[in-house]
Amino acid sequence: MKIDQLLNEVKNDLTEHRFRHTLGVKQTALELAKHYHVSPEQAEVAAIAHDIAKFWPEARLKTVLTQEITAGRVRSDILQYNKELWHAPVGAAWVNERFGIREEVILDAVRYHTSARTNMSALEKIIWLADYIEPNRNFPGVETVRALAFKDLDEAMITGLAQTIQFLLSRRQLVYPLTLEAYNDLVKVRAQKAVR
Ligand code: DGI
Ligand code: FE
Ligand code: FE
Repeated sequence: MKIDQLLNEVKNDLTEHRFRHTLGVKQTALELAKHYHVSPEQAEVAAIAHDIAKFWPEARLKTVLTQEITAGRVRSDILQYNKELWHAPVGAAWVNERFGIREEVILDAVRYHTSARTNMSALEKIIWLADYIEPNRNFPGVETVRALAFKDLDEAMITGLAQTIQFLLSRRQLVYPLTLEAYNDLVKVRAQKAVR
C-alpha cells in the first residue's frame, strides 16, 4: 500500500485544520497502539485514512453509501440518521477501492470511527478514542477521556460514548442506534468482568 499517496490525497482533500486534526489522530493512535500492543502500522494507516471522505459532497457520499448498504457492509438505518455519520463507512470503502487497503481490521476502524459499534476490536477503540482526544481537541470532558484512555480502553470508550450521547441529547438530536448499542455492549462487558 502506498502510504505517501494516501497521505497526499488526504492532505489535498481536507482543510488545513482538518489535516492537522488527522495528524493529531495519527500521533495519539500510535501512542495508544504502542501502549496496548496493537500493530502501529495498522493504527497509522487507519488514522491517516479515517476522515478522508469528511468533505465529500452529500450526493457522492450517498452514492457510495448506497453501494455499501447493497453489499451488506453497512446497515441501511444509517440513511435515517445524521449525515455526519456517513463519511466513516464511505471512507472505508474509498481507501479499499482507491488505495487497495484490504485489511478488514483497518477498514473496520475507519468504518466505525464515528458511530462505534458492538464488539469493537482494540484497533477500532484506539481510532475512536484517538479521534476524540487527539491534542488539537478541546471541548468539555475531553480531559476525562484523555486520562482514561491510557488506563483502560473500555472505560475510556464508555465515558466518551456517554459524553457523545449526552451532547446529542442536549441538542435534541437523533442518536444513531449503533452508538447506543456500542455503549450498552461495553457496559455489559464491564459488568461481566466485575463478576469474574
Ligand atoms: O469527523 P470528526 O469531526 O473528526 O469526528 P467524528 O467522525 O467522530 O464525527 C463526530 C460528529 O458526528 C460529532 O459532532 C457528533 C456527530 N454525530 C451525529 N450523530 C451521531 C454522531 N456521533 C455519534 N457517535 N453518533 C451519532 O448518532
Ligand atoms: Fe470523522
Ligand atoms: Fe476525525
